[in-house]
Amino acid sequence: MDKRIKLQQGDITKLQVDAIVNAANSSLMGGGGVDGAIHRAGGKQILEECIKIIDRQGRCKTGNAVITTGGNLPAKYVIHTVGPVYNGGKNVLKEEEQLANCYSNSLKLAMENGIKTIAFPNISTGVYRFPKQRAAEIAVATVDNFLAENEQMKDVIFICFDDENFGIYQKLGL
Ligand code: AR6
Repeated sequence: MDKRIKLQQGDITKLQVDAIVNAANSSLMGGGGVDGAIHRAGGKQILEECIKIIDRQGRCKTGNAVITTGGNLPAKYVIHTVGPVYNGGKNVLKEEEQLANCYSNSLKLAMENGIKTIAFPNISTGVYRFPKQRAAEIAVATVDNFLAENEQMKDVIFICFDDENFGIYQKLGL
């Protein structure tokens, strides 16, 4: 496991990092969970930039990522990514790939913007119902693979809000 990967428990809106990642939906207009918390703490500048992005490029597809200011947050930027809604069954491989894309596309966008420290929430494991164990395995493997090829990134933090996710990440060796 890459030593630049760190684990924390708590509220992502409090973190002083270059960028925090938001588990958004394709409208980018905010919502509940971590999305609601980020927009509440970051203020209206974030939503204003999201509206401009939607006007320019349309809805954000599942697995893709876009970047805005961090507004009033301690983080300089917010990277908004859209996780898959988990249905399992015959779609499961596609959903797993889309979840991996959330992490890799967020990291690519971070690199393009000179971001060196970034924090991820547990994308799709709330309202979108992705099984937490599998989601954690995908998240850690995707970030670890990315870091192996990218020396510029300094720290990637997984910040778990709930005890169950925190325990799962600890068991994965973080
Ligand atoms: N800091 C860090 N993690 C948090 C926080 C926080 N302040 N609050 C919740 N979490 P969810 P999803 C964790 O439902 O499943 C929204 O309405 C939470 O414990 O926020 O990707 C969007 O607008 C969970 O592990 O996101 C979309 O419509 C994780 O964040 C939809 O929900 C993700 O839970 C996206 O669903």
